[in-house]
Amino acid sequence: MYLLKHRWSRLTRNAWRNRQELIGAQMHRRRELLKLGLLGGAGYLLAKHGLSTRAFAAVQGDLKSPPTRAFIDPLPIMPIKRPLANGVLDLSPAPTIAPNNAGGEGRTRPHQAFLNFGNRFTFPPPKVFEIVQRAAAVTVSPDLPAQNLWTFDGFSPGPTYHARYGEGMLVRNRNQLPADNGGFGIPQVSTHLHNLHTPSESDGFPGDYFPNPENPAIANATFYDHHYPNVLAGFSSTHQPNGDVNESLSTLWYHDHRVAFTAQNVYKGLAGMYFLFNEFDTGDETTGFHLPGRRDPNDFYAPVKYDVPLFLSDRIFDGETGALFFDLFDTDGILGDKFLVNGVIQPYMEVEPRRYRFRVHDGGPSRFYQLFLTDQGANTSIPFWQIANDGNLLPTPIQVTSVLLGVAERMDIIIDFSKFKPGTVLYFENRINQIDGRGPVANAGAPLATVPPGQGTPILKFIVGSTVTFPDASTDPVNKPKYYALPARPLPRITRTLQFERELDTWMVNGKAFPDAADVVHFRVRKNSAEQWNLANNSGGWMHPIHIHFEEFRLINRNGVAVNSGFEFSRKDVLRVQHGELNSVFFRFRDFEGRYPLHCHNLLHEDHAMMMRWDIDATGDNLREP
Ligand SMILES: [Cu+2]
Repeated sequence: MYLLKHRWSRLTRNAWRNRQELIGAQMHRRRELLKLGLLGGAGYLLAKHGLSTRAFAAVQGDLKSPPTRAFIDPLPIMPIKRPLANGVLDLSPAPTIAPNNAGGEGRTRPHQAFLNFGNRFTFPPPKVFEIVQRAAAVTVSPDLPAQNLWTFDGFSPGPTYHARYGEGMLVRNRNQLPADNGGFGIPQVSTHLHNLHTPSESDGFPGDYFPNPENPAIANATFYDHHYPNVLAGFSSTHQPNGDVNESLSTLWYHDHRVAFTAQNVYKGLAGMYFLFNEFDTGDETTGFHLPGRRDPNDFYAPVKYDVPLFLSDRIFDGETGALFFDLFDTDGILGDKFLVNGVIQPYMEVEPRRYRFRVHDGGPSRFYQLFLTDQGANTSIPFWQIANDGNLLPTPIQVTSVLLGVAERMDIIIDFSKFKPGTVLYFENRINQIDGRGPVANAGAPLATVPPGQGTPILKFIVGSTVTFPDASTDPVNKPKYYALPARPLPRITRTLQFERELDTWMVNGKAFPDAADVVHFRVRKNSAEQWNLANNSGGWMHPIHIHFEEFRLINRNGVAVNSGFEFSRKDVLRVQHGELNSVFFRFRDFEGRYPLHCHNLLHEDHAMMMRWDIDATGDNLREP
């Protein structure tokens, strides 16, 4: 039984229906709108047929989801993806190093790892997976109808991968998405694994989608084999033969990256998580770094107890039908009024009185979070420990009272619930002050503003229990255990400047918009070299979480201030380029060659078209302002 519906005004309803008709006819791309004369020179939809962005904005107060009750559903945990029992014998057709276009594969380049490094990688890799992208009915709240989402194996977020360094994986992605998109989404996919040290042809480059009607060889492709070598950066260059352990990654995620349609496809459900383990970050608190977590000793693919993913996303639902709502004409950034954790609106979690590791992830599409742990009474900012920034463990844990995330950022934290009486109720409260897709509100003199304690949104409720199943064998972060050291920083070969800008309602980098064909190489990086990139926000009043694929960077300075301590003294793969900032980052580009993108991870900005392609090759170029 649903709660009372929210009534839309006639104006909102007409604007929405008109937009849906254009979307259904695949008429929402800029060039189609220009052709139809529906887009003005300034890039705004013209005020006719109730389509105007301004007319729509005027009634956006109407755009509210139906009411839903909070903390009714327990926090779901995504299933762990299991490898095929008989490896490649269970795959038909058998995987090949060269793309098997005749057999229906959408890949266009061979797996370079098996060709370029002698016997370093054996084909097929030791672990083989098969996953299916398809539509499925998914429940997000007892107060809303089941949603028709696009999923991996029927789940959104999709199953979590458990991977190990030194154990390569082959993942066959099958695309069984329906031609009828139900209003938004395009059934062409390129699954990006953010931010593994992955050869380009397996990275999920935005132009590598399938099927691709423009390319006869893959116009009807139904699958794509991704090779994830799970190898440390430097394995063939600076740290032969196994790479630099200080480059180890832990919490990654995967999502669709189809050029110009990433926001629609991810919003519709195509994303999940990928955890990478090694002899230090083992997933078991009795070994290695003793991070909270208990593994089933007989099953690597069972969920790890006390090591919990928190996949955050916000969505808006049609006020009348309760169906997932996506405004395709909003290129600023879409903010939902419903907050989901692991795919469910405002769930609760019963926790044992001991330490837990949480892997907090901002799954977008556009929202920033600043999360506080609070009892919403006496203690509104209870301290906890941050142990990682994006996929990278910090040199040592840092005590914090909040974590701040832009889209695609991950923050691993440790909370010790033994400090609370049984029955204590705690919340994760998002207190960042963000009222539109541009980014959080800024205070004078400070980059970000928060709302007062208790006035944010509680997105997850913890209820502390009284019994412990496994006594806590994890290391108390107060003892400041050492994780990895930060890798060396050799002199950069070149310094490049990238300006993130807004012109004519379009998002650009250095005045350039990413082409739909993804075929322009904006600059070329020399393999096994180092570079410094200066990332400037020239878009006045906007914030951009900038993501660069392939290797992590180090933030050298944020807006002129050297970064020598704190949670940003770390390796990272997403950088919040905040209001008016100029930030410098240091990179290395090792081992593999090919095409990669850099882009804003506000999914609306990357689709419209704040992205550049850079290729790694033997020589590189010297473009300082590409
Ligand atoms: Cu942006």
